[in-house]
Amino acid sequence: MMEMRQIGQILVPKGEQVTLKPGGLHVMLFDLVKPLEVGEHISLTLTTADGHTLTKQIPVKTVMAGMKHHSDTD
Ligand SMILES: [Cu+2]
Repeated sequence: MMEMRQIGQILVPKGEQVTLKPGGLHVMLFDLVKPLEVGEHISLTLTTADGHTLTKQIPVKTVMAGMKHHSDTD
């Protein structure tokens, strides 16, 4: 079983890039106002520390079952 640890921010070294993907660094959505449906797209906005925003249309896909999430308070 894969374990995940919640972090508050993703650091991107200057001049480098970071890839978000299942099994690696990723964004988790909590307290959704409605269920996500596979096949639809949602709008996701990421905000950088210097105030820039990046909005992407993200396809909803199925994910691996059995992932366990750990926060720092567990
Ligand atoms: Cu996660």
